[in-house]
Amino acid sequence: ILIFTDLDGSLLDTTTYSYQAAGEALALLERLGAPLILVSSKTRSEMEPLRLRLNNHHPFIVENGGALFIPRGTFPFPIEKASTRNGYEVVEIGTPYARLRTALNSIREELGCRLLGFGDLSVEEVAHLTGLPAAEALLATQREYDEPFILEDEGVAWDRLCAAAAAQGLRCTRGGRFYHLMGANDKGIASRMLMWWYERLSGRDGQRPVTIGLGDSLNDRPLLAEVDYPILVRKPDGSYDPDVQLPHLIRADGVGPVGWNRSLTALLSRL
Ligand code: 2M8
Ligand code: MG
Ligand code: MG
Repeated sequence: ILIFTDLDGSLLDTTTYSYQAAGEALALLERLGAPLILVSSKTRSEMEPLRLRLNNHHPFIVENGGALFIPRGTFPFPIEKASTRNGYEVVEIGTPYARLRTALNSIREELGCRLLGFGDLSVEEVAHLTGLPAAEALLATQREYDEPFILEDEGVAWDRLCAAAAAQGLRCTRGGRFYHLMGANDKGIASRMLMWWYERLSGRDGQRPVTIGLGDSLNDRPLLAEVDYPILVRKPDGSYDPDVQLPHLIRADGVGPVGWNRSLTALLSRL
């Protein structure tokens, strides 16, 4: 079994950024030895300390599928297109951040709207918008493949935004709080690559390990579409993201990590 999970709003509470409510399911995964793969829109700088706290040594996916970080030795075969960087095999899928910043400026001009990316904001402003402590907000601004942004005037239609991004060869998605501008990457594409390698590792070709995915927002839809058991958790207001609709979707009863804990414990007990 492989478990792929989003962080903010899923394993982590949206306001406290704590995974405390998911303790029981986390302990169960530990006992089962099932890899927990973190798939986030967070940066590598944000994800590394969190992995340490979780005692997680598995591959992880940063910035909405912008890149995969695979600890050296995870797979006994060479990873295609990977480069070696401080103990990891890194597979880059996304578009360099500098290009995203240039494109964001063009989109702003084209649409004539007040559009602010993390690159336009101070660390204090990012801390204020996210509720992260300043030290962690700083890590969130160290971006490589994905630009989160806000629209100050919500009058701009989502389709116009997506069309303007597409004209630049880019795409838009939405997380819990922010819109995101990115390249030809998403959480599903990056997760699927890991599924292939885990299948190869198992030595049983054509027999992919059973996969479970957990998320809360539109940016998780591509990931949820790739797994055998897609789980959608509730938003802080108790609703489910209306833009995530899939045939076999499991709707967790509980907000964020509470739903994460409940649904995963229940699912694992019947698999
Ligand atoms: C941003 O991501 C969240 C995830 O859903 C969002 O879009 O609301 C990030 O890009 C991330 O780096 C940051 O840690 C997070 C904080 O809430 O916001
Ligand atoms: Mg989320
Ligand atoms: Mg996320």
